[in-house]
Amino acid sequence: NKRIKSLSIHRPFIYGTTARPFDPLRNPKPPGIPDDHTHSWEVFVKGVDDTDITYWLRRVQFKLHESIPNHVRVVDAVPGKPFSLKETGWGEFEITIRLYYVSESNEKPQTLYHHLRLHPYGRTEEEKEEMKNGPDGGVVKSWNYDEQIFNEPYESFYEILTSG
Ligand code: SLL
Repeated sequence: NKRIKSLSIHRPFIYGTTARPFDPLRNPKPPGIPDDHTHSWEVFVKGVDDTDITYWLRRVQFKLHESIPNHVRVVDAVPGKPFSLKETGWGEFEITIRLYYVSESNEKPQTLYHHLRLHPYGRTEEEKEEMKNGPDGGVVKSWNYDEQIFNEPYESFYEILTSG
C-alpha cells in the first residue's frame, strides 16, 4: 500500500449552522427548554446537495460553548446522512469542528472553526421584521463551502475515493 505521488484529490463539502427564532406559530418552543433560550439551531457537516461523504469522513466532533451542558459532542457517520447536531440557546459563539477521516486515509484529524450565527446582522429593523414574517420564518443560515484535499493518497484509499 503505497502513496500515489504527485496526486491530490478534492472532495467538496458544506459546513455551517442554521438558526431559527422560537415563535409560537412557526417554531414553538418545546416543553422543558429554559426561558432564556431564544433560538433553536443546528450545526452540520455534509455533502453538497446532501451527497454522501461518509466514505471519507467517519466522525465529527463539535465543541460548543462551555456554558452548554456536555459541550463536547461526537457524531459518528451514518451513511448518506449529514453529521449534524441540534441545540437551543440564546447566544452566539465559535464552534470548533474536528473532522476524523476514515482509517484507510491515514490522515490526522483536522479542525475547522465556525461562528454560530443567530441574528441577521446588517439589516434594518424593517428588513428583519420582513424576514421573520417571510416564508422561512427568520431562519439565519451561515453555510460555508469547502474542499477537503487529500494529498498523495494511499492506493487503497484512492480506490475508496474514486469508486463512489
Ligand atoms: C455571549 N460569548 O455572551 C457569548 C456566549 C453562550 C451561549 C454565548 C447557552 C445555552 C444552554 C447558550 O446559548 N450559550 O445553556 O444550553 O453572547
